[in-house]
Amino acid sequence: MAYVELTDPNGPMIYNGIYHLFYQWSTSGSVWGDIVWAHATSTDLVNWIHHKHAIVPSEAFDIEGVWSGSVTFVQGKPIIQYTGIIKSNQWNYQVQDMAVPKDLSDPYLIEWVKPVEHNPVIAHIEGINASAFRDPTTAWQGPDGVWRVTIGSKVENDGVAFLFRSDDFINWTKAEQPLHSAKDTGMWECPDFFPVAVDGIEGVDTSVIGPSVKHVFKVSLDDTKHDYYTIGTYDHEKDKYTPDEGSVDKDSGLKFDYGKFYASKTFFDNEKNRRVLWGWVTESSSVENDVKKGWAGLQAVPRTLWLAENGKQEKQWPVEELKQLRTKRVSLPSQVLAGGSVTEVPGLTASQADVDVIFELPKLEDVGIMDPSWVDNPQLLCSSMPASVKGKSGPFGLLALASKNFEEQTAIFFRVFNHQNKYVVFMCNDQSRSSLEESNDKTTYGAFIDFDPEHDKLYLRSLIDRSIVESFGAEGKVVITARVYPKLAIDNEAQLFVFNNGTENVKMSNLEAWSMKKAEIMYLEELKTSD
Ligand code: DQQ
Repeated sequence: MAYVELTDPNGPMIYNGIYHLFYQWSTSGSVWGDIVWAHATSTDLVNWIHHKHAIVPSEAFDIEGVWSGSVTFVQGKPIIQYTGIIKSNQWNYQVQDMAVPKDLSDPYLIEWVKPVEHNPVIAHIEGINASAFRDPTTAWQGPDGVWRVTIGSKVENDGVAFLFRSDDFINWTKAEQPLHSAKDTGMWECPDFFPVAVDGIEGVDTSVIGPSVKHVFKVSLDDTKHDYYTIGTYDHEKDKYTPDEGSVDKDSGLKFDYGKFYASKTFFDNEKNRRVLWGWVTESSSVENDVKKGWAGLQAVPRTLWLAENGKQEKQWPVEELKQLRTKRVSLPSQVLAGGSVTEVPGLTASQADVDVIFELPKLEDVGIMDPSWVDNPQLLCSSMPASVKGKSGPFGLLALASKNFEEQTAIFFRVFNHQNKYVVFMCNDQSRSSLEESNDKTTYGAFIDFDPEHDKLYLRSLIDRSIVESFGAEGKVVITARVYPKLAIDNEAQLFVFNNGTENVKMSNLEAWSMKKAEIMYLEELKTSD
């Protein structure tokens, strides 16, 4: 099998009841390069049909590459805007192009055409760094009827989202002021900008403005390979986005996912009134091993995204359709997990499972004191105190993909500390013992959770699928995705446990888990032959 790599999600959308996901697909062998827009469709976001590539380099305006972009509905019809790489003296000269469906009556929208008379719709502009000008967002339309789109860039080392306006979606003019920028954040890749309802979990369309919404600005930081977002206000008259106080788009800011998750993009699903988030999950294995296995990179399970009740952060949850893959159900009764205990969740295909567990900590008696140096770097705490380090209140949580004698295990756990008489809860994902394979990156991930252990129950849902573990803490306030490659804990040899490695008891009020079956992935050609 030839080696292939999948990276950024591009232009996710729903059209006539069919979900479309395009994505960057590397066709150049064992290294990233020769990118095309691959294309798959689905009616439920779970089972997919692959189609032929939607966009490949072919014209002067994209001959060196068709990079990331988005879909916008203009008068009800989808238009793709993407970054084209053109030949020039500079190796990498970026412009923005458009593509439209050839036949809107084709339910799969297989053929896309690039109007040569219009492309590039945004050519190189003096004053913009030609090799740092890419990834147009879904455009939005102001009350004045004018379209706006924002494009990632950098000026010296400051991240910038340039703004362009258009009356007809073909002729675009650069606005004097960018939509948003931030000092010393490096290149802003794959920006995403969208409104979220102030109340409730329903999503809203990208052009909605007014007092019923706040705005979210997300940027993929090339320097750290993480997706950071802020919540803020969009002044549509000045076309300016201002993050709320304390909300930053860099290292100490909020991440959609504290593990492996990059170049993410949302879309508004108008059939289910929700905003759905897609993200690229990279490998933690060596390139050599990726080449051996023949593929690299995957898309995380699509997640519904909405504003948390505190108005300060987003919450995420796997799309409800995922439940259709659940098969055998197993549950454990409510029980106290004594300090030092490890309890098996038996009867599951633990290499592919969906696990839902609830902990209660109403009476915390002995809680460790937090070291103030952890404040700015929760990951530091998680790496210096992996699951094997005993604490007082925690670590407690799940041991996933565990081998018979625990030589391999991936721990998803919580620790509670006291910081100036307030409880601080950390969520960690420890893959330091996930595989006997030495060459993997086994960095432990972690984050604080804005959560009150005295009054709220602590929910954890983990989706385990062979080499990937996606965990949603505190009802989706913190999400961590890890790649792990067990050598022993595979197929029926994998086991699942709940554990408490603290000295204090922890109440587990519920645990339900399901073995998961495989999604159906087909190629259109196969469908045709089975007709
Ligand atoms: N990947 C694309 C770029 C984008 C980067 C190229 C992010 O458009 O900036 O494959 O991963």
